[in-house]
Amino acid sequence: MKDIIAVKLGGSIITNKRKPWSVNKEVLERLCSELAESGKRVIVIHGGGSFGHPLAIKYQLAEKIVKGKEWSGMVHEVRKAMLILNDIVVKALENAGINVFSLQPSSFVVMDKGEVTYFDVTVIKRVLEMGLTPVLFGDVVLDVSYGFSIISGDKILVNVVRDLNIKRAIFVTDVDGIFLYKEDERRRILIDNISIDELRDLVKLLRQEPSDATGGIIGKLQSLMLLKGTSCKEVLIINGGVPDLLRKALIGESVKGTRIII
Ligand code: IP8
Repeated sequence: MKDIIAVKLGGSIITNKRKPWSVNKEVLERLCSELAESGKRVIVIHGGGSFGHPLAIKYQLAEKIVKGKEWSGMVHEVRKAMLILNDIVVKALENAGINVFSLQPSSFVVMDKGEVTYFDVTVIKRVLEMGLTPVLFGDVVLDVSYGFSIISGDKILVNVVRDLNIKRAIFVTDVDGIFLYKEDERRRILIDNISIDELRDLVKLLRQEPSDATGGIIGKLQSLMLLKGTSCKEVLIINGGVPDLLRKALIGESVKGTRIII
């Protein structure tokens, strides 16, 4: 699986997070074309954006409290929202000429207290062997302590990368990368290269209210820490709003963004 690249299409770039149920159609279609044009084999994972997050917050699914069977209706609503978005992403990928096979993570993932305890990549492997592109997405999964937990697309990516010995991952977001705020100069600078150890120290300093059900940028960076010691060599965070950046990143050209060296 060494030549496969894991790509997370962030909910912030493929949907309009300020408006529930809205897709950034043009951007999504362009990103899918760039995936196709790169000629690279990829695993696509997408986030929840304005589909999964508003409902997950409404039903307090991000809160670590025990939820009984009576919650299944609410859980179903959030999962249904993710399936609707997944259908839109799958169609855009197919229209770009990519042969995809979509898999719902709740059928192969179990968590305990919000941490992954079971993640079965058997079917993902089989899909890749058949020459198809697996498409996965953030979901609500069974949690042995809480009843249900949300698994973010970021956590899915990290588990897929680790279990399939993938070397590169790209996060397509709505920002240029990770910024450092220089208080004395009153400006922010883009971190272009950072090691995973430096990143760990940085995450400790960051303080930000979670902007969504899965912890926003801090949640993303914390998930990335799990890649230390795995086959993964680099993770790129790039801005999907900039045309052709994803294609260039996929073929290994140097692009604007944050490169995390694992
Ligand atoms: O946008 C969240 O996935 P993410 C999935 O990758 C749900 O954090 C169900 C809100």
